[in-house]
Amino acid sequence: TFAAPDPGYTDYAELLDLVDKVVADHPDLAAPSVIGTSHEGRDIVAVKISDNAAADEDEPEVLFTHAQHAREHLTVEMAVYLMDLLTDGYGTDERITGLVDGREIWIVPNVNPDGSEYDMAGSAWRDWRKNRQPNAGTSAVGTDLNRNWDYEWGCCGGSSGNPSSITYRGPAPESAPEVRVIADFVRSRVVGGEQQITAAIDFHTYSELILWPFGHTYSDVTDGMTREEYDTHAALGAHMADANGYTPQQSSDLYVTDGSINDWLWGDQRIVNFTYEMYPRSAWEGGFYPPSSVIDRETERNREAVLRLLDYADCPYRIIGEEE
Ligand code: 0X9
Ligand code: CA
Ligand code: CA
Ligand code: ZN
Repeated sequence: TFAAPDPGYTDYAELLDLVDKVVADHPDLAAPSVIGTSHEGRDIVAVKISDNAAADEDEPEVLFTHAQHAREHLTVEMAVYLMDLLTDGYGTDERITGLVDGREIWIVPNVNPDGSEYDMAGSAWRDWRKNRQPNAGTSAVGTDLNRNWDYEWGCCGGSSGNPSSITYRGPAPESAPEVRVIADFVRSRVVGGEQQITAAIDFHTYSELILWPFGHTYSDVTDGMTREEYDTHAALGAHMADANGYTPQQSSDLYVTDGSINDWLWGDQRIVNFTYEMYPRSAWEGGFYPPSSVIDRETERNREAVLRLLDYADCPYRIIGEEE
């Protein structure tokens, strides 16, 4: 009942080629690294974009992650768009030049390459969400990466313990190699006792939302989230939503989740962070599989919103008038 995969979407081999091309065209601005491998052994790549990209400079770092969920292919296109925007815009667009000079931007264009490839490999889209890791004692495959993070994992009814579920949390936090790879990478950005990454966006589809932590509780202020911290997320979320027309809300207002990347990045690493749920707003506009003809419009739509996050990455708290 699903359509044939749309060749206008970037598959994994094409993505690696595009990364190579960005790096070849902009060797001072783009530095790739393989930060680990997926369950099936595919490289998980991070592309760093900054002036003097090969050097670790003392600049606020920002993380963009894409495609934790396999079928959310528009998010890979968002990564491609950002790599192009930030490199091609350097030296021509004053604002982008300033941000690339003043930030170290990490783009992980596909967190779940096994899942993406599986979703695209048949004669029809497979509607796949999880990774492709087998589970003991069952033929049911896969862990929901966005329920496998090590903060209040499985705490609150926001994930499933059943391997057949699309929200299966896995047998233990970070049991999915893809989650472990990203978490280890983020931990590796603690330098001199200080997490260098100040802000992050994890890209998903769909619903046109900007979501902030926590997801495991309906409370806004709670253990690990002060009023000022909550207000910072809410204000920055609203400021970005003003630019792209998405709806800003706390992630639990959508539904409760536990073990999400949002809760871990904030709760464990104190990184101000958001989930973008990209186009479309609804299932009848294409759900997870809008035609590739929307890619340019729907990635460019987030240009200003993403630049706003990069702007505030020097000190996200200044959006509520706080120094720290
Ligand atoms: O359920 C998810 O993981 C995300 N929605 S999706 O349709 N792309 O699967 C929402 C995650 C929002 N984040 C939190 N609730 N923490
Ligand atoms: Ca730099
Ligand atoms: Ca640095
Ligand atoms: Zn998702």
